[in-house]
Parts: sequence; structure tokens; C-alpha cells
Amino acid sequence: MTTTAPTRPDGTGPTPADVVAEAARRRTFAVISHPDAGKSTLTEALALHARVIGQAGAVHGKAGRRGTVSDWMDMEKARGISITSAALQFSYRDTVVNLLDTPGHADFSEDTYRVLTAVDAAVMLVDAAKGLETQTMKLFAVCRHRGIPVVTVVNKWDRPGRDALALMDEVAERTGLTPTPLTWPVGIAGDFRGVLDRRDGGYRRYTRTAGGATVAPEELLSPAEAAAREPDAWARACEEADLLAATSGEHDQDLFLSGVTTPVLFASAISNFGVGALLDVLVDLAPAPAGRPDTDGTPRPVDAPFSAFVFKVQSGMDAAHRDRLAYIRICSGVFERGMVVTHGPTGRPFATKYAQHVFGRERESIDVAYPGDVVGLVNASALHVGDTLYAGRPVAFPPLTTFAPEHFAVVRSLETAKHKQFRRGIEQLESEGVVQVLRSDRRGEQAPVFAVVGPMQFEVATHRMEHEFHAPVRLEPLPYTLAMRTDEASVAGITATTGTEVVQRSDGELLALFTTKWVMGVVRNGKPGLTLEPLVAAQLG
Ligand SMILES: Nc1nc2c(ncn2[C@@H]2O[C@H](COP(=O)(O)OP(=O)(O)OP(=O)(O)O)[C@@H](O)[C@H]2O)c(=O)[nH]1
Ligand SMILES: [Mg+2]
Repeated sequence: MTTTAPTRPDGTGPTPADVVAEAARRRTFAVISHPDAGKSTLTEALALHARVIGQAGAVHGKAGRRGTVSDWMDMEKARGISITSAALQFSYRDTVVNLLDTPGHADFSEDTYRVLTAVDAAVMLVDAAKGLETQTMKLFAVCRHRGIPVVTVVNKWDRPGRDALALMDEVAERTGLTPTPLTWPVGIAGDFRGVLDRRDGGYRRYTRTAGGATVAPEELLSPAEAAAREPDAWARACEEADLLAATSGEHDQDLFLSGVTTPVLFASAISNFGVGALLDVLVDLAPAPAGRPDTDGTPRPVDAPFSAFVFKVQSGMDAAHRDRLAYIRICSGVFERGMVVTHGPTGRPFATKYAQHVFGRERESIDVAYPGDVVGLVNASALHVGDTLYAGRPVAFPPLTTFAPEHFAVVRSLETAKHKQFRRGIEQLESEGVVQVLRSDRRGEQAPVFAVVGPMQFEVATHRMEHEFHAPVRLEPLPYTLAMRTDEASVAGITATTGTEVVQRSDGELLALFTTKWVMGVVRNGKPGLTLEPLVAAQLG
């Protein structure tokens, strides 16, 4: 096994101390929120601010303008929504930022959930006009469960919206996190002039650029200058900041890291206002990668030999090559392209010849990467979501939980001659986790069942079967709404009642499907010895 680390001029590779230093300058975070809050727009604004892209696409879906850098799929461009998460990596100040843009729609929450297993912090967007929506609350719950510190950004302050103090009350009441605003808006929602920086009392005044396509110039003014420049808006901001001092606390790093408080910033992603302040906050306050706990709960230190896990598999990113990309998050050690590592689930060697940094749809080869980095491995057909990779001392990270599906449909090929493409497409969608695929002897290979958390996943699967795998399909909805884990011994007892079926998932799990909770109750009460267990992540969803 070759695990040679990159060499320096004197012939030595990175030492554990080098790895610790590299990890310390990584920030890996996800942008999450309810649909349409501006995650993809903010992702692009962050990249623009770090000067990795020259111009923002600004509005996707508009004729003649390209989509945001992270929304690359045809369906995403057509609808102006994100369907899968996307990764960007760039340098800012002395830091390497790994940023994951997630889809906001509840139907794709499994994808968002997987991304949250791969990050050290989250940026939660709140729409200035809409406040906290149900989906936002669920994501907060996932962050809390995983111990991920959250930075809150109130976005779209350029548009009429709520009162800033009322929004803070809402964050506090509904999330249980104490908001500690770092900046406070000068100008009400819809009249965004800049922010009062509560850390130094100064005024960051923003200037709009045409269409928000370039970085918004920022002036730093003293309180006296601010008062002279914007007498009314500044006075109001100061008054509100005084009120805040009485109600919300000041930023406290330990309380933030332990999930008690959430620093708050005000922004307008589309005009690039407040974006630089956010990047600075991420660099200064968000945690660097720390040792990831293995299946026994023992953390593997960042300077241990290489380890990583697969949190996402995606194909069809590059129409010309039709390749398949497995995204790994590096947990420990040095990654060097070409090194041969061990694939945890099979124990087989895995050569990492084609490793790339991903930038939305674009990619470039990488030679070396460190803990916190997200790396794309090309044509890694052996890799599945949740798999551990390691070099040296073996490690297994806990598998990623899948959500309990709530919608089910039989999928059939519309063109029988295309059974090969049909099979390949189904396998691919399954290994990416686009849908769960359930099978049974009764239904046969020609008619597997797609199981999903939200119906839009069906649309994505159908679209990709036709356009990517050239195997158009028809879906026949099934009446089930509930899936429980069961075992072989319970099958006969379950299927004796109508409104039930037992099928097998590709991970070997037997799932009992029920049309309603009531039917499940009848089965359970009728035969108390049956195995019927809830699927793990259902409560998080
Ligand atoms: N006025 C205003 N509009 C914004 C701002 N940020 C985003 N938008 C608009 O809001 C819409 C949604 O933006 P996206 O960035 O696609 O939102 P998203 O959160 O990524 O959406 P999903 O990924 O589908 O959940 C687009 O029309 C954006 O142009 C902002 O700061 N101000
Ligand atoms: Mg988006």
C-alpha cells in the first residue's frame, strides 16, 4: 500500500504537526434554510467576495443569465431551486473554506441531512420577510442533535420585511438559541444602508453595484460620521442596539460552540451586503475540524493516519463524461491523490487516482488535502454514501441514517428493450440516495418500488431515468404511507392483514409497509410478538 505523503524539498512529508496546522485553518460549513431564503445566492456571493468568481449570475431562471454557480442541474436551472447540495472550496484570508450549499425543499431534506454530517458549522438563513418556517425549525433540530454550532444570517434585508427586534425574539422563542447579533441593520428592511458593527460600534456602510454582480464597496465610518451621514437610520439602529444589550447577550465563544447562542448577521445576498462580514465571522468564530468519533464514539484525532467518509454520491454532473462523483469529507491525516486507501465496508484497496476539488459544476485535480476538506473522487463506483475510507490504523465511522420514506411507487420501464439502461439507472439512483429502492420476489426486478421522503424526489428520479439513463419510466403510486423495520419471522404475521406488504431494501433491511398508522396498529395489536421498529431518522426529518 502506498500512502506516501507529499514531500518537501528536503524529502520529508507533512508531519502530524503540519496536519494539525492545516486542519486548524480549515472551515467547513453548510448553508441551510427553508426554500428560497437565498442559500445559493449567498453561496455565490461568498465565492464572489473571496474573489474566486468574477461576476455573480445574480438571478437564475432569467433568460440569458446563467444559474448560480452551485445550481448546475438542468432541472434546478429551469425551476430556480436547488435539488441537490453542491460543494465549493476557496481560500479566504489564510483560511481554506469548504462550503456546501444545500437544497431547502423539505422533499430533499435527506440530502441536507447527509451534508450536515460532513460539516463543522452551519449558516442558517432566515428570510427577513418570512421569519422562521417549519423547515428551518427542523434543520435547527438536526444541528442541535449533531452538536453543530449555527451562525444565523437574516437575509433579504433589501426587501420590505419584519422588524429586526421582533425577528430576534422569534429566533429565541422558536429555536431555543439565544441570538447574539454581531451586526445590526442601519435602515429598516427594504432600506438597507449598512450595519452597525456591535463589536466596535462602527458603521459599515454598503454601496449597491449594478445588479449586485460585483462585490459591494464598503466604507467604515465612526459613530460620529455615521450620525452625520444617516441621522435618522443611525439613531434608530443605536436605540435598538441599546435595547438588545438589555435583552440578548453578547457573543460568547464557548456558548456559541456548545449550541446555546447563535451569532446573528444581517445581509442581502443579492446585493452582496454583509457577505464579507459573514466570511470574517466564519474564519474568526466557526470551529476548525476536530477528531471525528468512530462507531464506538472514540474520536480519531485529526493527525491520525488518513480517514474520510462518503457523504454524497452524484452522477450526471458532466454531461460529456457521464461520470460518477463520490464526495468525501476528510476526517484525519493527509490525503494525496493516487494514494491507495482501504475501503472500510469491503476491506478492499481503493486507488484515489482521480481526485478533484469541486466548484459547483467545475472541478480541478488536487494533489493534497487535509482534514475538513471535501474531495470529489471520480468514477468511484465502489463507494456508497456512508462508507469509511482509511489508511493505516483501521477505523469505521458510524453509517449515515436514512430517513423513513413516506411515499411509494412502483417503477416500470416504458421501453422493454431498454432493460439494461433501466437497471443501471435504478442502481445509480439508489446508490446516490436519490430514492430508496425496495424489491420483493413478488414484484420482481422489472417492477421495483421507489420509496421517498417527499414526492419531488419521484420527479427527479423520473427525469434522470429518461434524460440521463435513456430509460423512460412510468410510476404507479402505491397506497402506503408508513415503513417499519421488520424481520423474516414476522413477514407472514404482517402480510395476513390487508393494506400491508414486506419488501427488502438494498442494505438488506426488511421493511414492512402499511397504508395507514391504523393498519399498523391492527397488525401490532393482533400479534404482539412481531418485530416492528421505527426507522431511525424519522424523528429528525
Ligand atoms: N431581494 C432579494 N432577493 C434575494 C436575496 N437573496 C436571494 N434572493 C432571491 O431569492 C430567490 C431564491 O434564491 P436562491 O438563492 O435560489 O434560494 P435558495 O435558498 O438557494 O433556494 P432553494 O435552494 O431552492 O431552497 C431568487 O430569486 C434570488 O434572486 C436577497 O438578498 N434579496
Ligand atoms: Mg439553492
